[in-house]
Amino acid sequence: MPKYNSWAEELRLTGLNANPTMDLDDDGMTNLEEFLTGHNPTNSLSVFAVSSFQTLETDGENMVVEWESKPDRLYSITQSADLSEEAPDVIAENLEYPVNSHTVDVSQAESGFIQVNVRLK
Ligand SMILES: [Ca+2]
Repeated sequence: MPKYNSWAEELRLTGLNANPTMDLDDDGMTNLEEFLTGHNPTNSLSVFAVSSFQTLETDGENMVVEWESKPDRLYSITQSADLSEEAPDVIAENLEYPVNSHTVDVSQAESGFIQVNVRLK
């Protein structure tokens, strides 16, 4: 992982603290997850998360999901009835910074899950 290694070097992570499985700031994200999502492994307030999920008041059939978008990442939105579905429906993909929200049609769903996924560009 040459990109990970140079990222860890830039942050002066050494020894065990540079291990991709280490959660240095104890925020629930491993160093590798912090790297992939563009967050800071030494700041527990820097985490990848959905920042807002609200129903549009105008119709009640659409919800807006928001997250903190980072450069050089691609985001996708998936929808599924439960989290064990192996192939959730992809409802948006290749969303790039500065896009940080997506409107999801929930009119056909009684219940379910929306996920925001991230990968390096
Ligand atoms: Ca962090």
